[in-house]
This record gives sequence, structure tokens and C-alpha cells, in this order.
Amino acid sequence: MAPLLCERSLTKAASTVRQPGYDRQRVRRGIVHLGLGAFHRAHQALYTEALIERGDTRWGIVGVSLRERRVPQALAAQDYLYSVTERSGETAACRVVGALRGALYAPEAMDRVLGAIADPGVAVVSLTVTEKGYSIAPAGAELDAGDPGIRHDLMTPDAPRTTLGVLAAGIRSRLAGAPLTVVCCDNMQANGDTLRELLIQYAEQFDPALARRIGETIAFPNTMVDRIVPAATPASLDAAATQLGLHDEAAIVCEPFTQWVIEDRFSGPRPAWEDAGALLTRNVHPYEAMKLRLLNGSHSAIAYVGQLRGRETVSDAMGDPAMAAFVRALMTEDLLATVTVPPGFDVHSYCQDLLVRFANPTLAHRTGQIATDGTQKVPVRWLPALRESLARGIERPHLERALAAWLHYLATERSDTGASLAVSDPGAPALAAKLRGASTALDTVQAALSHTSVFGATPWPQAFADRLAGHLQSLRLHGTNALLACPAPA
Ligand code: CS2
Repeated sequence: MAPLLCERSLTKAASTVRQPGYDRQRVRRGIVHLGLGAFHRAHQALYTEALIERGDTRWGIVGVSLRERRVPQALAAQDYLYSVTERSGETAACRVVGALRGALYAPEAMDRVLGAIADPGVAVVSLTVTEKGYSIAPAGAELDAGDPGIRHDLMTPDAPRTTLGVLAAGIRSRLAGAPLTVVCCDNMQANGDTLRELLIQYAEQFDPALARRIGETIAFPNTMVDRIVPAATPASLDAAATQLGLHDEAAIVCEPFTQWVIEDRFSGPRPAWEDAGALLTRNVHPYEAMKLRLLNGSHSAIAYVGQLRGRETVSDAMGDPAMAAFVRALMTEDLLATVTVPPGFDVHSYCQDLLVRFANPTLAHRTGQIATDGTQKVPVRWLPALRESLARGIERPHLERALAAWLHYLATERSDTGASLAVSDPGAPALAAKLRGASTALDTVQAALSHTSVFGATPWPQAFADRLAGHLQSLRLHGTNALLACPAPA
């Protein structure tokens, strides 16, 4: 096997690999990042890497993993170095990233995590902890008071285990005068505003002065982040090792595309991420809604319909003509009609580009990965578009089909051919139990729509429920071919 990637082995990397062109020892710690998954390492960390390359050594990153031991452990063994390989068609570009200056596994290093957040040299805490990492009741921006992690943290706020608990405890031990900006980079609506609300709601329950301080002194800019970064697999690690010439346990393979739009609302110093290609703007909302609906909304449809049709990856799904036609119509007719396009933005090319990105065969982005946590994702990606449309008396036939596919997926956990599907979503069992407790298609739909933590408390129109029931019934009788109105897949 090739040697392991680390400072000493860098000289043995393939000559085509780009390496950090700066002295890593001079890089100070200026950012704490919670959620050390592949997305952060292939997205925000690369924007920061570009600034360090330009000579701004203030923004080294301390990465924190709240749940997963494997990644921080692998990174520590590699001097916090890892590689990113961008792949599309025949081209692959591999680089080694040096911006990480530490990687902590929070359950075993909580003092150091809180110390890092409290460090006055740190001016930014950023997050990618996924939608379910915020202890949020998905239908609104409310703290889920029943979340066992939150209940635990409220009993012992200085020994927290949730994202909100860790953030609050870190901020509590920070000097009151040291400015801080918290940059949420997860796929939620108004992600910064939402996180601010949740953190205040949490802190109010044990330290009202802290809640006030969070509300008055800390900035929470909204952001839109975009890059398709599939979870690593043995095959992607092999592909990366071939490019790198070294063995890398934390290697990432992703698409070349990347985009970051950040609301220009910081408290204290900030990295000049615009110099690395980010867009700093006064209003992120149009970008965020556009991306959440067109990209993530289509992705979720690809995931559930794809799982039912036995399509393992997004590119397999896009190679299925019936699905490709369905996804195009869903995106460019139903979802696009609900989006307010940012001024001067060419949304039609954006959609075409999305379809090309989805078809990228070298990524092997698993539909099963995107299908996770639907009870958190669907309320963000589909339901606002549906609500707004129905309120104006407009039907969204493709989106309604996608929703029926999700309910069928949850209720049956079986593909069209009867293969069992692994549903991974902590919120799913409660909803699935209600779906399975109903008998007719209409009863099943009514049971779903009355699950208020996902579908909200405002009633949905009866005609909408009837249409959903019709789709669910055809799924039950004839599978997704009937739903997509197409001949049997090859
Ligand atoms: C995907 C996203 O897993 C998912 O739910 O829709 O991770 C998606 O790949 C990114 O948001 C792309 O920017």
C-alpha cells in the first residue's frame, strides 16, 4: 500500500497534485468549525485555504466532530492534511488541503472544544451539522423541547452534547467583549436567522443573560452553500489514492462546481472569502430558496423515486429516461414557478447546469444517502413551495407525485420489485407508524398530513389530499411506472 498522507510523505505525492504553498506552522487558529464531514472539507475549508494561500494566516480551522470519531482520528494521524479530488468526465484534479489546524472528537475533548470557541483569537464559528443537528421541530423554526439531547444539555449545560449546547457553553465562557460571528452552512431556510432563534430559545431556559448576549452581540449571517460532495466509499478512496499517489483515509471526491453566497453581516473581523470566489451580499434569501428548491428539492425527488425504482445513484436515476423526464419537469415547471430569481441571474442555465451536474457519472452519489432524514428535508425543500402554490389555487402535479413517492417509501420500505430499503431518519418511525396504521390510500394521506411536526398545523386542502391519495393508490397497485406514467424500466 502507498504511504499514508502526512507532512513527511508529501514529497512522495504524485507530481500533478497541488500542495499547500505556505508554511502551515505560521497559520493561526481563527475559525472553529462544528461538523467535520466531507462537505465542510470540500467547501468552506477550500475557500479559507485560498485566503491562506494568499498570505492571510489568521484563519486556520479547528474542526470539531460532535458524533463521529473516525474522521478526526484519521485526520490527526495525517497532520490534519487531506485531499480533495474534483471529478467530471475524464478529468480529475487532486489537491492537498492544509487549512485544518486541529480536529477534535467532542465527546472525548469537550474542554478543548469549549476552549477553542472561547479563544479570543477565534472570530468565526461555522457549522455543517446537517438539518437534524439543530434539535429543531422541522415544521417551524422552534426548538424541539422533547429532544433527549436538549433535555440532557439543559440539566448539565457545561457538559453538553448537542450542537446548540456546545455553542452556548462555548459562548458562555468567551470574554463578553470579544466579537463573534456564527456562520451556519446547512441547507435550511434562513439558516442563520433560524440558528439564532434556536440558540436563544435554548439559552433562555438556563441563562437569560446569555440569551440576551447572544441576541445582542453575535452575528448570524444567512448563507447558501452548494457543492455535490458524496460520502466516501471504498471505491472513492481508491480513486483518490490513485490520483494522490498516497493513502488518504479522509480523501474526498466531489464535483468541480462550488458556490457560496454569504450575507454580509459579521460581528468583528472576518475572512475575506469574497477573494476566494464567495459572493458577499445584503440579501441571501433569493439564492437560498432557489438552491433549496431547484437543487435540493429535485435531489430529494430523485432519491425517493430512485430508491423505489432500484436506482442506486443519482446518475443512474438520470440515465433512466422516465426519471430524467420527471425530474426535468419537476424542476423546470413545478419548482421553478415557485422561485423568486435573484436580480440578473440566468435561472434557465442554472437548471440546465443542475441537470448536467446530476448526470455526472464519476461521483456515484447514492440515492440512499440523499434519502436520509426526509422528515427534516421535505419540510424545507418541498412543503413551502406546495403551500404557497395551493394557497393561490395552483396544483404542482410533479411535486405532488414526489410527495406520494416519499410516503409510499416510508410506509413500505420496499422498492417496486419488493427489495427491502433501508430508511435512515430518526423522525421516520413515528410518521411511518401512522401511515401503516391507516388502510385506504386516503386515510394514509390524511394520517400523514395530520403529522404536524412535519406537515405543520395549518390544514391542507381536501382536493390536494384526494390527488395525493390517487397517486399513492397507483403506486400501491402498479409501482412508480404508473406514477411516472411510463413503460416498465429496463
Ligand atoms: C443533498 C445535498 O444529501 C442531500 O440531501 O441534497 O447534500 C446536496 O448534495 C448539497 O446540498 C449540494 O449543494
